Amino acid sequence: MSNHGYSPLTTETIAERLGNVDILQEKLGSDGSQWTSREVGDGNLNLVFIVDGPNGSVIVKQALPYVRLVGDSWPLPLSRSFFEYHALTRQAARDPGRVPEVYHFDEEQALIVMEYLSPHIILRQSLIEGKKTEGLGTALGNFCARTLFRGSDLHMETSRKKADVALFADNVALCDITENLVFTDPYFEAEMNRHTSPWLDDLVAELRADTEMKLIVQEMKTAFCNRAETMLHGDLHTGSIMVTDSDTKVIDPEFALYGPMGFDMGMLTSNMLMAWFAQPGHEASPGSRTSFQDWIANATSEIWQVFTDEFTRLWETERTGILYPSAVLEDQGHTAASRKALEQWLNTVWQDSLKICGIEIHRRILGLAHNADFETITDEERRATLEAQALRFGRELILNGNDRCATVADIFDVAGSFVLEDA
Ligand code: SR1
Ligand code: MG
Repeated sequence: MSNHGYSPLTTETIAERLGNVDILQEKLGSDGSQWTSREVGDGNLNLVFIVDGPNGSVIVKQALPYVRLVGDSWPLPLSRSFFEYHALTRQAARDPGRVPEVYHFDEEQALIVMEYLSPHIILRQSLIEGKKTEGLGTALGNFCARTLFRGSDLHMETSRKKADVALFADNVALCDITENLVFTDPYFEAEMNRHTSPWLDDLVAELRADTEMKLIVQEMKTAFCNRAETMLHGDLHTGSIMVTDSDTKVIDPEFALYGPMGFDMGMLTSNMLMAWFAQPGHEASPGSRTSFQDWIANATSEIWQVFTDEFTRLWETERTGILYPSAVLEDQGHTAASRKALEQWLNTVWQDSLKICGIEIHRRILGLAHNADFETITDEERRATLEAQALRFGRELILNGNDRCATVADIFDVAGSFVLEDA
């Protein structure tokens, strides 16, 4: 699609340009001159405005024709807004209430008007501040199980699933970002890479020379590109989740694609682990974040427990797609075989996730897009020490996670061993 007719919004033009949209008049008040707006986008790609009016507030998210983080030297199609809109509507149907409500979508202007989440803040920020969210694990475990199961051939009617595979296959530019920034660039001296300290140079060189590890990373990239298992969120890190002390919402699915379930689960797990590794960099006094680290570990365990339980429930009650039909299993009394198939399926998700988890850690420390968890630690030596622990742990997960980690508790035990090594 050409960008003809597209024009980026500004705080000055929002009321004039959106003032006649019925749903906005309803949400904000009919007199656009009473609306005020501020641009709050702190992500890597888009404009995000909060628009306030006498009746309430909304979010207006508009794609820019380039990568905001880098500038107009890196063009990026506006169509990501189309994919985000279609992903949001599917996620809302598959796990009602967990994503912001969409009020209006304008494809030409690449903008989505949606529910303003308040007083929510980004989960990554909340974890940096040491704040807990009640029900985080339950919400995210259910979200992942429901969206991943209900978007797959385990559940969907085959023509609808194939149509969706075709629809999201066009999200080429954002897949390309992941293929390069996650699976490739961190493992060689790519132009856009950076790491935050020369203290890491030797370790970075060691990782880039580890061919055994790099081949496993490429196996996972192959899975990402070729295994169109389900509609993934595609960018499920702690910056794509908003929380209060008791509510959790998932935002920003513009990277949505059909891919392997372990990609979303691995990215989510990885970002919880990075929050865990970074905690000592945010503590007010030595050890003051230890109990919060335990909370992060428990919340991560809960994500997986709830994911497994809900996925199992859906396997037993909503397996209406073309895969593992009950006609060849339960209907013939083969309940144990069906159970075995479920266990094998979940085991594949787990094993993929462990490797994706390590890969995501590497790209957040070695690649273009870093995480505030580490970036906000101002003491360079402290930050580099914590990043090095996470990098080594990431390699261990990629190489040996499948042998060493049967549970989330095992993952955090292995993580702890890399901290102890430094003590
Ligand atoms: C150029 S975009 C960099 C990163 O930001 C997004 O949130 C994705 O994680 C992407 O890899
Ligand atoms: Mg995003």
